[in-house]
Amino acid sequence: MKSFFYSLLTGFLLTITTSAKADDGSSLWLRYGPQRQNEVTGVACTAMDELKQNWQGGPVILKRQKKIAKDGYNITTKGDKIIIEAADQNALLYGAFHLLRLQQMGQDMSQLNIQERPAYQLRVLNHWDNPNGTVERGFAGKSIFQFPDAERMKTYARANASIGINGTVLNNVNAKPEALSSENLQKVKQIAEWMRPYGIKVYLSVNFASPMKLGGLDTADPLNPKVVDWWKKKVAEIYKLIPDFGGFLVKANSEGEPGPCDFGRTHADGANMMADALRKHGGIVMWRAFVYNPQSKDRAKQAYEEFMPLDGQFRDNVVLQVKNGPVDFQPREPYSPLFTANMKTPVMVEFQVTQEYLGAANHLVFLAPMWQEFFSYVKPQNLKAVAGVANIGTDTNWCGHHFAQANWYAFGRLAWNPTLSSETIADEWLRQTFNNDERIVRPMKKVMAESHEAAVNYMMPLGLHHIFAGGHHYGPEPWYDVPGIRRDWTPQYYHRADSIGLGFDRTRKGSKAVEQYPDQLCSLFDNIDTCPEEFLAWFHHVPWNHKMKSGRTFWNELCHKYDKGVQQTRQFLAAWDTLQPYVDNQRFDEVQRKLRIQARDAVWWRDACLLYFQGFSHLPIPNDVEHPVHNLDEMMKYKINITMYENPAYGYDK
Ligand code: GCW
Repeated sequence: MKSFFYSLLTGFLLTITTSAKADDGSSLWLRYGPQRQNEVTGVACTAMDELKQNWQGGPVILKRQKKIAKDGYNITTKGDKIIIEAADQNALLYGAFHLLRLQQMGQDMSQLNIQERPAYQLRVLNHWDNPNGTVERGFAGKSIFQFPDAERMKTYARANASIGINGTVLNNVNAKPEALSSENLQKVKQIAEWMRPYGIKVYLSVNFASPMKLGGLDTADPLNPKVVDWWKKKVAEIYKLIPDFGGFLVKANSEGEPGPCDFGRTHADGANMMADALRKHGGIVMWRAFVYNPQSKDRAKQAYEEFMPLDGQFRDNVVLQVKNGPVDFQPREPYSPLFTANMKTPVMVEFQVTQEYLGAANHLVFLAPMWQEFFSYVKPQNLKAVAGVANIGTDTNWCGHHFAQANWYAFGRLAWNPTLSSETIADEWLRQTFNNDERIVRPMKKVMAESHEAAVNYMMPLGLHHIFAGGHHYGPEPWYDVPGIRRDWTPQYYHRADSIGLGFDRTRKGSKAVEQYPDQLCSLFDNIDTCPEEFLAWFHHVPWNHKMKSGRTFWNELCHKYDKGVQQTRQFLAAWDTLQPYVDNQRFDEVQRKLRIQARDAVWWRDACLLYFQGFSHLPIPNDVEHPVHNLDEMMKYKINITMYENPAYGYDK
């Protein structure tokens, strides 16, 4: 009887404590203990409101200091006071959020002497949101901008400001002409008003053919005076509503989108026409370099080939927006050679925060290490700005996977300071999003640190790329083909598996893509013996029996990498499983469910790729790796029936 009551009691207590701790993740990393009125004096602005609400410590003084560079701030402890100084209100807000971050991380603030200056003046999110509310490659529900409400917009703006993001492009680069309709501009005006107190400017993606489709003109030729006039008037209409509007993002002559080349003009003609219309209002054009045509022998060379000859021809308020790699946001790519081409035209990098090719909102993949790798090749000072394709939607937890919030966070932190280590970022995010308990922070920091390499291992190791399923891009399909499809949309175009080996020969003897890199790197990549192994099948058609540094053959190494990825995902799940006592039950269950999907998907990837490639190598899978458990024929028949606007509910196995 006693033990019955005892278990009833403990059961009851457990329910109270765990349900009290249930947490849906909607507050992101902005979790500030009990509110109380604090002494905050000085410049009245959003920073003051934020501190008054959330700061728990001693007096803070907000001071204007004209000499500090734009967006930079100093934080200093003077006796029992903390002083935040900056040139303007936005920068004071960045300082305030910095202080709140230190508070959340439980840091000693008795001797602060911080000077922060951002590496870039433009730190912008790109939303691929459509007017009908879908989000292209969006895995976290619908568009937050379709039916925006003030409260959620405020959280969005605060979260961005807390990590220094100061721009947001509200709609998909595959832009509908209606983006510029007077009706939509009213909505943009409202969103701009919500963003303004947090220092965030709004931008729009525009459809190059808008003068025809929206304006009824018979051409969109950028050199036609009627077209020029249409854009000028449209831009004036926008600035009348939104005086601090940021400018346009343009995807032109790419994947079926209209552009200046349709009228016999160049990308520079198109970009300059828009830049001229925006100039007097202080707006900019972010012109994307993501172009490739189906006839090309090597898609990886195209952006460089198309944009290098135009260098020097762009207006100074045009920035070329280049994806980090030369193909398309693959789990691992070498950097795009446009970044070291010494162009006169300013370039900005486009990272993909949403995990189009990295397990959508099902896999825990912390992206900071991947972006850090980019910065290990490309000097931050060679860039003008940083953009990230957002992973944000209407899901309660914003990003679909609780740990995907860390990628939004990391993007902002790196856009502010690209030299931050991914470990520091993970540490900050974990402490703010969960708590300062080392029993959570330590193991999950390790998981986050390894997670990108693990995903590369179980998806596309050793330089493999573009071997995912068609359409929704989730899961392995190295065999994917459809009669009549563009060859550069099929995996075979990239992996080139045959009886000799695997990989795309981009050497001087092959497609010569290596020649787009600076001499030293070109020679390094060109030689199969010096090429970093993580890029081997990117630059070489690697013979199955090629000797790797480990002493294994390339085939055996491939088997090892795939299997290692599988083992890593199991370790991630095991690490999380032990955290149940320290994490609220809702987030614990939701993350656990996702980690299980990831562990199963890793097996699916390994089995599908190894069994498929084995059909070319005709070599046995070595005995020191776990052998496939799935059947290739069945995997080849398996289709996930979803669009490119949603997250798959499961992977291969329910
Ligand atoms: O990564 C590919 C995506 C498309 C996307 C395109 C782009 C917005 O599969 O969905 O379109 O790149 O970046 O323009």
